[in-house]
Amino acid sequence: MKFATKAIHAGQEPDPTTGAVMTPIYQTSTYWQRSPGEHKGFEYSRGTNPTRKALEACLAALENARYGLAFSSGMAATDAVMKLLRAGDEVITGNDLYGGSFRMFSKVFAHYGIKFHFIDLSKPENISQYINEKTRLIWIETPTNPTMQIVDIRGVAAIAKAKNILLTVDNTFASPYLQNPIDLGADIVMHSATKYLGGHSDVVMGALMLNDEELYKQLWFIYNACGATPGPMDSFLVLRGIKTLHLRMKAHCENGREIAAFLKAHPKVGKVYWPGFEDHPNYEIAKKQMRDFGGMISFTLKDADLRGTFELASRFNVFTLAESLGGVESLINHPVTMTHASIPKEAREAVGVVDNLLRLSVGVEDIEDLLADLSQALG
Ligand code: P1T
Repeated sequence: MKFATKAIHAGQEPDPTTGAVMTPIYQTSTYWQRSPGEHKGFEYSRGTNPTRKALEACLAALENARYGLAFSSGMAATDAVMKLLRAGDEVITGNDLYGGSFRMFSKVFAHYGIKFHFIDLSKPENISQYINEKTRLIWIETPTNPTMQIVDIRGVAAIAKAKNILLTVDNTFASPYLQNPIDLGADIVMHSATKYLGGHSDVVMGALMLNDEELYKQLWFIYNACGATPGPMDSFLVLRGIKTLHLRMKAHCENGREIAAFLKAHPKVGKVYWPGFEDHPNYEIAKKQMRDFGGMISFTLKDADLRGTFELASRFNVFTLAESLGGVESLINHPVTMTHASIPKEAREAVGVVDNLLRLSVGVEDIEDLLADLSQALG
């Protein structure tokens, strides 16, 4: 099946008891057993729920994976992958990551004896010097949050495979519409489904998609044993959101392209970070591994300090100043004080996360209104 058809139908059949076309919200914590162990495949909703099961099949289909697992947040999905590791293991990851991922790695799992290397992943060969016999996992984001670095998934996967190291790709910024890391050699794809998959800023959820059965069993064990699984209402909302993923992503990309060009030409704007620019350091890789360039754009303001940046960020009428991304509505975010506040100043400034950096999640409103709003705010 092609992407749009999978987005609308994968994992979903008319409800067997009523014929309902939309998968019902099975709002139940538990299921009847005729005698102990004799049931219809569902025992207790922490482990299995029919609404969530339909969603997980759909999520797997979107990433061309055999298995999908839904979690109660993107961080819960990340947490489950980290729980595959043991004290003494080492992880190689990027130097530009969502602030919450950095916080979990450095302030939670580092205390359990796991060592993290936060490195420049713009060239896959940079990884080799950090690999040793303890390296168990490579964790990449591409495009990265918030500076839109592009990591060559195929290149990193080749190195990981040769050394028998697991590769997880956080595909939140691209969404499965723009990029499918498993097809490029990744073992696990992670999503904050809160973002493009949900698409309407009304639900927090995470997801893992993968092919290997043994790995799936290990992750399912963690999912059920630790219990960070989403409820049926949230599962329904994401299942519903996904039905328009392809339509929304097209509009995000179209609006993103126009806004990136507008910002690049604006006299008050300094750097603009967007992978669709031909002078982006990894443009050729972005073009190869992504189908389009998305609606996430970051930019710096010329001649603005923290106060000036705050003032500008508060001046928007259509863009909403808020954390998160990937919804139909346009958002503006100040990474240093919002999404990336937990990253030490030196580490974030080294990759360009500076006081006058702003990040846009370009929504699907009319482009003329978005450009007019940016114009009036920039002055
Ligand atoms: O918020 P949650 O669903 O738990 O997902 C965490 C997460 C993981 N990975 C990436 C790349 C992310 O961007 C996020 C969440 N990010 C934001 C809330 C944000 O505004 O950047």
